[in-house]
Amino acid sequence: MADDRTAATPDGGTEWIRRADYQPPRYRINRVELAVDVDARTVVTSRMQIERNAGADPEAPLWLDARDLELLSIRVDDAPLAADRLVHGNGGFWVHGLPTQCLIETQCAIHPEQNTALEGFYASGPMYCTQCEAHGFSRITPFIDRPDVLARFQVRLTADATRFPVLLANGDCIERGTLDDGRHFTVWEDPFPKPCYLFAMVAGDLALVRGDYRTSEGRPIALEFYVDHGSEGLVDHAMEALRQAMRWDEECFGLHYDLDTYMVVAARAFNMGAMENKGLNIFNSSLVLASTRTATDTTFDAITSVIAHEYFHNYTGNRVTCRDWFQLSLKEGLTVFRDQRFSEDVLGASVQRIEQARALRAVQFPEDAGPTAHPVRPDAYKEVNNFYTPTVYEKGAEIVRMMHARIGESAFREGLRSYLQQHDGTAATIEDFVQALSTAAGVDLDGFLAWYGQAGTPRLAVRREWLPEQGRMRLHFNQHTPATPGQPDKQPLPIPIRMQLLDGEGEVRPLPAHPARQGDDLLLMTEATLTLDIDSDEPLLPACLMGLSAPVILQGDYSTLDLQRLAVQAGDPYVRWDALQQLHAQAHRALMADDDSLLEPLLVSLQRIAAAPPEDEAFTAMLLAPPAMSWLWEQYDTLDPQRFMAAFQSLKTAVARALCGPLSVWAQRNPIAPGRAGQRALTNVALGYLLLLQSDAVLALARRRVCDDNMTLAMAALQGLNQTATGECTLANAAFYERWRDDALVLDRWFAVQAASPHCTVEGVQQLLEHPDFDWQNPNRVRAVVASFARENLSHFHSEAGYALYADILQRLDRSNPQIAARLCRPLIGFARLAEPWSGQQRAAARALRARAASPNLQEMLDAALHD
Ligand code: B3K
Ligand code: ZN
Repeated sequence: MADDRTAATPDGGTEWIRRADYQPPRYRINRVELAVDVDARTVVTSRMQIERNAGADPEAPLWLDARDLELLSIRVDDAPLAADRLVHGNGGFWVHGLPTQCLIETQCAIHPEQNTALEGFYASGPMYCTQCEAHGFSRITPFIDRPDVLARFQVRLTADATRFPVLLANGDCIERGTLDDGRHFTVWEDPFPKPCYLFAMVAGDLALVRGDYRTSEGRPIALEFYVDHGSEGLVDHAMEALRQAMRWDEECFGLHYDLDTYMVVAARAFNMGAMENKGLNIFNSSLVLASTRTATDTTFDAITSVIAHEYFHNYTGNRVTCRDWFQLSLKEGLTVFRDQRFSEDVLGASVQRIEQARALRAVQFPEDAGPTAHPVRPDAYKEVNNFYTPTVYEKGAEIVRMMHARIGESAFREGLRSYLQQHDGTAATIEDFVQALSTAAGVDLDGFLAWYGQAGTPRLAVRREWLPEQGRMRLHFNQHTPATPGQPDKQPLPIPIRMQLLDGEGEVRPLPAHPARQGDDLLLMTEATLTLDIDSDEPLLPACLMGLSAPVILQGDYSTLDLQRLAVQAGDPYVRWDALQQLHAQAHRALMADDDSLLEPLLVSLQRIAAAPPEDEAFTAMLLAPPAMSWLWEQYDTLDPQRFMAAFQSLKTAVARALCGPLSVWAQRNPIAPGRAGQRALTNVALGYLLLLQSDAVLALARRRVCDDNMTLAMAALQGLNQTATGECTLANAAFYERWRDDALVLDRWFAVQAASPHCTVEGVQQLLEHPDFDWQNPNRVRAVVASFARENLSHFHSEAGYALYADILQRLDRSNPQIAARLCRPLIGFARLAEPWSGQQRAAARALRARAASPNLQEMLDAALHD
């Protein structure tokens, strides 16, 4: 196929789009003027200044993407287009016989209220808004819907003034006025050329909360948050996070905001977290609205990080965008890295880094080990929306972090700035970015490109050899990446290993001189093996991968005693935390075989940590908290889910018993003052454990706490009670519902904790789906029930009835919102790792669903697992 669709635009998801097929666009759109008449039937008129690119075949037709549009008219240079010059194709049409430059005017009609896919222009509650990434714009008007076509946009919105008093689009508002039929209009000009995926418009009756910001250059910026009436009091935190992010980008990278106004709109119905549209971010309301009464500390931190993420995209993503969607990690991995560094700076480096590591290991490592494993820069896809994954985002961020570690802070800053300068206003590739960093640092980083191309999580084995007669210890590192679908053979990757050597007293001994050594505590492994000779009078204990210096699985030759030492003595918080995770995993593995002998070393370590006065309670809470279930799950090749859950339960109960004393003290505190998040985290971990023991006093404490005015405390109590099958739990659920039934975001959490409960049966989940407040059209509500059930309530999900219900749910979602269906599909395609009869049952459910799956999104996910 040789037209502008190649490697760039959708064709209805029936064919593979391949990175190797990329061709530059034949035509560009220099400027577009949109006139949008907003209504239940919205009419969009578009005037595009089209120009054929130099070198393109003059005979080649122009391809315009257009999906689900009612095309009313098309004119070229103000004349109707002859019928034989318009040829319809899958997902768009060709226009033949164009001069080098022309003006194309199209008019089409769309129906936002019927748009349940939430892609394009759609209704979110009473307002209308857009989501264009990746290919939503071609559901609004015909366009060259690919990220390497950048145009200047002017948008005129017209609507009923009563129903839609607020009319927003990207850029600056240059005109507004009323019309005599009760309608009004606004006109927006965005001075920056942009790809159409960054287009946004909003029409609604929204409250405006204003803030301000002054750049370090002294330029005033208006900050505008548009929210539902009644939610005006819930934006303070997001507003402050935005200011912090703006300041941080100035201080760290010298990047200043470039428009006069920064707008954020909170939408009730949104497929993901937020969207970085130029000057007009649209956010899932769950990541904007918060007060200590209604949101948990975790939500506050998530708001900080997502507000920053979308803001940082203004440079990494918007000013410099991606050449094609294969380069998605160019903007996403880099921007996640930037938001991570920001969160480390404003929220605390060690705890944030452990959080990041925990999430990577709990979500991305499983993806890399499963049927949908793919490189950070994929080679082919059918539906690009399936590639907004933890691999592209989080593993992509880890690659940037490794390059940052290799070249250091100041060269990284210089490299990023020069990348932005060189490519400003254009669409770039991952090579462009790596090249700019390499040049700035004077270091060849090309070896890291292999990380973008190779799927799977490398295993890094570390073996110690003690040679007493030579007075030396030898450390053998060996890397190996298991095969992933379509990639049987793997090559060695550059792995930065940040490490320390501990002697018997816990003192740090220096690393020996070695060509792989890059700094005091940094080695760069570039081959399959690396051997380090260390002169020493005693065997040393290596603390490896400090701060998770590479996204790999460490396979150390550690004894239980070594792990216990690392958990207490290591200077690096991540290494301490990881050692405890390993002790948990060992104990769990033994419990799976009805052996409780490995509980003791874990419990002793936890008791030592609990006995020490906590310096940083948030960190202590992390050390004591149970491991993420999905990470623990990854420790096994084949699993009996019922045994897995029983062993997990025994593990947690054993910890609760062993630490009962300090846990009781922490659980009973009431740390409500702002800024006490660390204390709340520890209090909540403690309460969670103690509730497993089900004493009357603790049940009563939790029951009272469910009504606390601090949501972090209330939610933990509710969640903990839902792990018990008690009358207190029933009462608490009822009371909580009565209190919060009118607050959609809090009610989402109410649904989620119940679906996640090990006591919520498949019928119980069914009842939640039939609850009058359940809403199939609202992604937050759907995720609350459906994702919580499959990811946390494993004993009920893993049953024939559980799989059948899940498949039915996905089928239903697939018909209305394919992106959500595909994202939720993952738990149903993990059957290769399950023991029988679960494996066969889940495979059968997935196969039956495949036969009924309507969208390419869901089909592609299922096919990845069912290919055999
Ligand atoms: N760029 C968007 C994600 C778009 C997802 C499209 N299915 C949000 C973000 O990463 O900032
Ligand atoms: Zn992003």
